[in-house]
Amino acid sequence: MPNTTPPAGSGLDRRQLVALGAAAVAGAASPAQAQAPAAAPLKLTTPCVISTWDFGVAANAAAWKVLSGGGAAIDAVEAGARIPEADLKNHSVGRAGYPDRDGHVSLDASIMNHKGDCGAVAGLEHIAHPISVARRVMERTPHVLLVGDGALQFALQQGFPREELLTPESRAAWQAWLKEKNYKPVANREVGDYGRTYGKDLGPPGGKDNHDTIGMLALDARGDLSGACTTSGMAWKMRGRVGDSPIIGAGLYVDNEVGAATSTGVGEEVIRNVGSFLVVELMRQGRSPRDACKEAVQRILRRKAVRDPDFQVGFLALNKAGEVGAWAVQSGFTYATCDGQSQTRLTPSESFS
Ligand code: SD4
Repeated sequence: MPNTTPPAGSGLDRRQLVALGAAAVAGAASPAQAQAPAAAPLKLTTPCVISTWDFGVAANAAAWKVLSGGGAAIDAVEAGARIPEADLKNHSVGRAGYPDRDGHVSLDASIMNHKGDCGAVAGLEHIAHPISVARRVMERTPHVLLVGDGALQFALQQGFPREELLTPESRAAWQAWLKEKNYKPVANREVGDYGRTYGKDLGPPGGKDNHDTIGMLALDARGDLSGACTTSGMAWKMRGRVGDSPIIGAGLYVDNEVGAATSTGVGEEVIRNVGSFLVVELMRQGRSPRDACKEAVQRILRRKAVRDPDFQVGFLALNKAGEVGAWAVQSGFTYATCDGQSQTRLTPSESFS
């Protein structure tokens, strides 16, 4: 049975939501509905690195230091992902991430290399760099995914410092949220576009109403691919909730024969559709990164006839030839690309609305 309960705070009744969902699915089925014009495919030179959202520019710069020196893609994506994890202005990744509804900052991350090795942590608390713990899971355990207290225990054993990740600013935002306790994951949109659309300035990415995750994909000088994804998940989530980011095949997937993909947005929908794996498999069948991402978004929309108008999912993909593509449910998703030609390019993703 599809869930036809209007999301709390959406301000829409069930009939309005059904109509919205039906319209969007119709739109999804018709490529002519896509708002953004079909962009010329972006092809990067090797080595290169790409990542989700505007703050991907700074993350790419750290990854580029590794790649431009001849370093490995796996080292590049770890170095890159650590930048937003440490950024106190970013409230959706790492330190200063917004907490769950009970006030706990719990982090999800995954990493995957060109050999298909992977590691992940979910619901990890008190450790500022979950991406590095995920890498240790990959390299130093027989497992792929460690969660909660076990992940914390492993991280501490590995020498990661225990920290308080809830900053006074994040605590204040949580306390403000507690007044209404309205859980409504908002669309991920970058500042300019969302500000223009809704007539308000939402502040920097990761600001109060703008929740972002970093997914990063790199191709190194040897032609090897790796990827990383790290997040504090949805702000005010239920305690114990895990999103797509630490689920291999959902938030991240790398196949060194074909390409790599990552996602951002409402993780539940990405998990249901094994989104990043789907994007890579579509590329294997000959689709461009752009078309593969578009089909993966369509797959989600076809299954989800009823949804909040703010619902967002975006995919980003890179193939072995250095071609980049992205697609999102709605406008506002941007991605940052970096290669020998340009280290700071930001591109708005195409979308269905
Ligand atoms: C999650 N996909 O935990 C993440 C959230 C996200 O931009 O991407 N925000 O569901």
